[in-house]
Amino acid sequence: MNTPRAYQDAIRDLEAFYDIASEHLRQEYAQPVSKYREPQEWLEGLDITLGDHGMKHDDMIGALREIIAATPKTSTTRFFNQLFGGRQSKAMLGDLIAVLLNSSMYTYKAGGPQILIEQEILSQVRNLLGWDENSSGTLAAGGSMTNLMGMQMARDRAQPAARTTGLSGKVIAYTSAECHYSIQKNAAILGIGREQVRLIPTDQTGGLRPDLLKQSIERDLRDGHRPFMVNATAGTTVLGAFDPIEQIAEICEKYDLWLHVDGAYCGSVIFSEKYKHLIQGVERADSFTLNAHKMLGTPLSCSLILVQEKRHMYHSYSTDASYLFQTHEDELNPGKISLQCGRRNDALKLWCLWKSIGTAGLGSLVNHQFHLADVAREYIRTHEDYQLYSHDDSVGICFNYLDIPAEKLCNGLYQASEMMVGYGQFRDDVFIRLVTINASNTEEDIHEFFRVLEAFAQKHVLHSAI
Ligand code: ABU
Repeated sequence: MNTPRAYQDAIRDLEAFYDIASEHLRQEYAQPVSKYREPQEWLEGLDITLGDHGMKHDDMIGALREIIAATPKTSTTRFFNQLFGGRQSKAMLGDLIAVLLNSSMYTYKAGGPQILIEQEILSQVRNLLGWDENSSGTLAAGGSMTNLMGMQMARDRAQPAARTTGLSGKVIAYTSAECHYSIQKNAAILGIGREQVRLIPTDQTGGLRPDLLKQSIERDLRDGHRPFMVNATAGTTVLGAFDPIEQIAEICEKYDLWLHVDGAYCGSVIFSEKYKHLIQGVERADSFTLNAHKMLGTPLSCSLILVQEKRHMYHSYSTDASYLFQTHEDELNPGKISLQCGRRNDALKLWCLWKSIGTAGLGSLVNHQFHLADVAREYIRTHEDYQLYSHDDSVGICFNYLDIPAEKLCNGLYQASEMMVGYGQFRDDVFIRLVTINASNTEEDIHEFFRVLEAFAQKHVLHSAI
């Protein structure tokens, strides 16, 4: 039987994928950091330019292989640069299948059981948060976007007419000075304005100070402004600090403010019996964001937003579209409560991982990251050439080595293709930020991190600087 051309092409390309993927995985072990080149060198050395005419399959695959080899490797034992890393292979499998199925998650008609999978994830997370069946949620393209949704629902609760006639007057949001930068960007997008975001100072550990939050709210009320929400961060981007949610919830209830918890980075502590106390009080929040592509190690991106009362999602997002919503009730058509129209299936990768290792397995991933952080902190504390800036219960280990400027060491390691690690700042201190979020790493990988860093510093920085 002659099979259609599209089928033959798909099989040939999937076979190429398997070859490319196998080679890539081998390369991750052989050379865990890709060669650093300036952009111009890659533009000249790789076949990136698009033209009028196509390429033969083998030539095209050859060009692709070279580009893949040149791309930074984010899943290896030498990548500590951002708030993700490693590879959970069952989650990868789920994401590859999501690409194969190419569902769009707006209707049951287009997504079928994939919609039920997404709902199962959301209802399990809801249970972990201690919320009831009145809650709802969805997935969106990343933490900035799910934070945006939390902020929009907060705005629309404070000003229900914002949805129809637009925002009237100024409304004020509160967050810590260490919050994710999406909070200010979102305030601009939502017409609230960046100047209406109050950045509340933190304590020494990087957590928001509730006493100063209260003072700021009262000052705004005295000045005739309208406070509407507080964002509490569960895992600040630099120090990995947790805001005191219980105390912030108290204040939100007193002043009738929406409480959004940005757990994009470390909200996954809800899966850990040992660490869930770090977000104690989350059951009192109005909305909650969690990125499974961070602590749970799914491929990018897998960002959840949950809201305690589903009516807020419908109020902010529900819009009729007779060309789209043609079968089933609203609950089965998540496009009704989404910021997006077409939406990729980010649920399947998390479902595959969760199904394969269970809730206890997700908790173990989280626990292991904190364990690796303890190993790193212990190393720093017991080696006098280091200065530690971060505190316990954080997977962001901030430190300096021998007074070498963090930027110099991090950029040097990157340009020498030795290791990927970044730097951050808290108040006046600038330091290296080692993120122990790759749950595939071992204690030995963390010790190797310090060995690589010290050897590089001794060879390339100290001797050239002296
Ligand atoms: N939300 C991503 C933050 C990026 C970083 O600090 O590495």
